[in-house]
Amino acid sequence: MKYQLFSFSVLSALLVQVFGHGQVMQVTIDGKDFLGTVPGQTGNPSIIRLVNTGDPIKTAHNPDLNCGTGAQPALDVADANPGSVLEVKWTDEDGQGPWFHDIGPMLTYLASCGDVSCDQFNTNNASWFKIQQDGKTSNGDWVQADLTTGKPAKVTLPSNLAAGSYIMRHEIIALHLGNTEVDPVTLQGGAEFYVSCSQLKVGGSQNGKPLASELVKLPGAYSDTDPGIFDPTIFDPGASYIFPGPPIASFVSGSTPNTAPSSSSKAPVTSSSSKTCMKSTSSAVYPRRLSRIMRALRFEIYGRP
Ligand SMILES: *[C@@H]1O[C@H](CO)[C@@H](O)[C@H](O)[C@H]1NC(C)=O
Ligand SMILES: [Cu+2]
Repeated sequence: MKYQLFSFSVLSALLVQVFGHGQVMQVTIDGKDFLGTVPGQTGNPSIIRLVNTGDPIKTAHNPDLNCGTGAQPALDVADANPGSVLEVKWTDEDGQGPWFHDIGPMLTYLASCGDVSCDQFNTNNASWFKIQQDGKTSNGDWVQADLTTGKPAKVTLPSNLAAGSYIMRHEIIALHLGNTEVDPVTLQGGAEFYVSCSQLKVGGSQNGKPLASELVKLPGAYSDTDPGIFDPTIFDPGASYIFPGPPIASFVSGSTPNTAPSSSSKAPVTSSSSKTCMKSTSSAVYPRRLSRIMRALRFEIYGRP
């Protein structure tokens, strides 16, 4: 028994290395690539604000919800235009493999940097407005699941977005434990937030702006009990999903309400078959996960397939 406990804790220590979570390693704007940096490494010139870990942000009031954990201003600002297509490439924590999670929404916010260039802008008290949110596709799959095949998330800037300097805040809310509420003390369970901010300068001569009532603070706009954050029906593919936060700003054409019905006819997914974050203590590593653990260990020993 002692040996078993010991081996579980060793396994879980290794798992922290094997199953990281991740961050944004590249933003492509109308076909032009801008690279990011792996957490903990020295930041290269980039438009992507460097975070210091790819671990999830827990609780809706965590200050790191602002721009990602320990995010630092980046040195560069990228030119973009109203209607620009941005591809946001999330990877695993080492920056090599694809994103790991596949349940939950992706949301995109902008904040004006005002009169300063966004490399000089402190986002802590920024006023954010929502421009996009992606839930499930018409066949019931989460759009987020596309990222696990190596695809980037796709964001389109509003075609009438006013010229100016903006931080783009791209957010994944991983809900593979979203049928539980986060424990405020142990931080076990509940939604996992992943946030990345990129610095933009939008040209053109449009004048689309959010209403004052559509601006929110982050953290501030979410609570741990919002229906889209603590969602007991998360594994029911027929259930609709209610996005957290404000509605998409009304100037954004084609803006949709926060409830995205799902017309899926798929069999329900169960929490045990969903991908589970392995950032866990030994007590949370269950024997039935051992086969996956052993596979993971082989990756660790022999490298990725
Ligand atoms: C934060 O922003 C709000 C407006 O969005 C402003 O009223 C408030 O004074 C700001 N707080 C700080 C500390 O700058
Ligand atoms: Cu994770």
